[in-house]
Amino acid sequence: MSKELRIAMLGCGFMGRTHSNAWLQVNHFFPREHKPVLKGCYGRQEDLKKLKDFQAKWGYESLETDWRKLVERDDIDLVDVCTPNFMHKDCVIAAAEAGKIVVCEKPMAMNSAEAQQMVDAVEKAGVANMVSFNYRRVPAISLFKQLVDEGRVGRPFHYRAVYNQDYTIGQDVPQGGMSLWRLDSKVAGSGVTGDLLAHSIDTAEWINGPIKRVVAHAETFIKERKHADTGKVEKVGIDDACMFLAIFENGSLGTFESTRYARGRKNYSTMEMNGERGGLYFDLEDPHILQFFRYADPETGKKIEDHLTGWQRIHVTNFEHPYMKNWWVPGCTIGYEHTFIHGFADFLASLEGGPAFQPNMRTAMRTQQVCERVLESAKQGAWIDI
Ligand code: SOE
Repeated sequence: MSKELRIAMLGCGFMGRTHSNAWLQVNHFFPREHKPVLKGCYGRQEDLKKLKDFQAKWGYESLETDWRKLVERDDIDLVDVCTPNFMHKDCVIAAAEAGKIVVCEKPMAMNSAEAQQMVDAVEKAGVANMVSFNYRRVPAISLFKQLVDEGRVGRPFHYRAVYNQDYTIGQDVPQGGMSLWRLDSKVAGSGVTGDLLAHSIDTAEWINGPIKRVVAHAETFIKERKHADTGKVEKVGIDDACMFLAIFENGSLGTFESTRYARGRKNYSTMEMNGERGGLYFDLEDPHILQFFRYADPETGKKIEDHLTGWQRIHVTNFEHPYMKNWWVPGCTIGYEHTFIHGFADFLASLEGGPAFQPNMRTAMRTQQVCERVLESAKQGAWIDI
């Protein structure tokens, strides 16, 4: 049985593109009953040229410069929120109140008070909802989690996550405007904590369970920047870099580091886990490889013979690996855009009686809370309980 799923896309930037591509592709590779139809897209009146270009490129049937109008239209089933962060709350709440299915890009909100209002709205309306933390669905990261769940790492001692970029180094980079709104705290909420560490925290808690306590330090290296909208030099309110120590409820110790000042690092996200029976390591700049060190057999607990131990590079492209049987043939790699397709494939499956989708808004609110506690700890310079 096939069913049209009429999509309203709010936002026509980077994430609007990744999501539009995923809606168009999902049924080519993951056949589902729901067939997405790109019904309408929203962008600001002042970005009309860009919006028209976006509409034509992705094949949206219509466009609106008033997002409320689009959200409330009768010919829309699902609202996909890919606007800058400060709009997420109002868009999600309006969509829920209009009875639409809701998808929202990360970070879900500017702060956890907003996140709570969004959770209340979707739960009160009883609408299906998801937050797009796409990296959970990199096949090698899904395999990382699978191997942990299978007991192959054993008792965990350490978890180490890094997420570094370099595009804001330089006094001349403005804050605000079309592509640099992530530098404006009034639009983004926070800097690397909400933008990058939110990804690391979502994956870390998915793999390890909850973080119990954190202590953090955050830095703003360039204190004033010209604002693209006003042309005036204004105080910078975001964190350029943030690092924190964490203690997980399972007793493992975590370290997290994130910056936009790591020259040469473009989208460098790594995670490593060290346990009693083995270790795992992943690097997003080498996304189809999962490194695995096997010290002991998970079933017998028996130590692997010493002359056979060493870090194994698993090329995560076999049919047996997460998501890969739906793509090409073993050895052929996939990339960044596919992680969004996997998200929608799982979300549509959940609408059709499959496993409940994660992370939904309630789970993503938890990530928002951890981010907030991290920034609070950085302000106080003290350990804080989550
Ligand atoms: C920031 O540069 C950014 O685009 C994030 O907002 C995304 O979430 C991340 O996946 C890539 O980097």
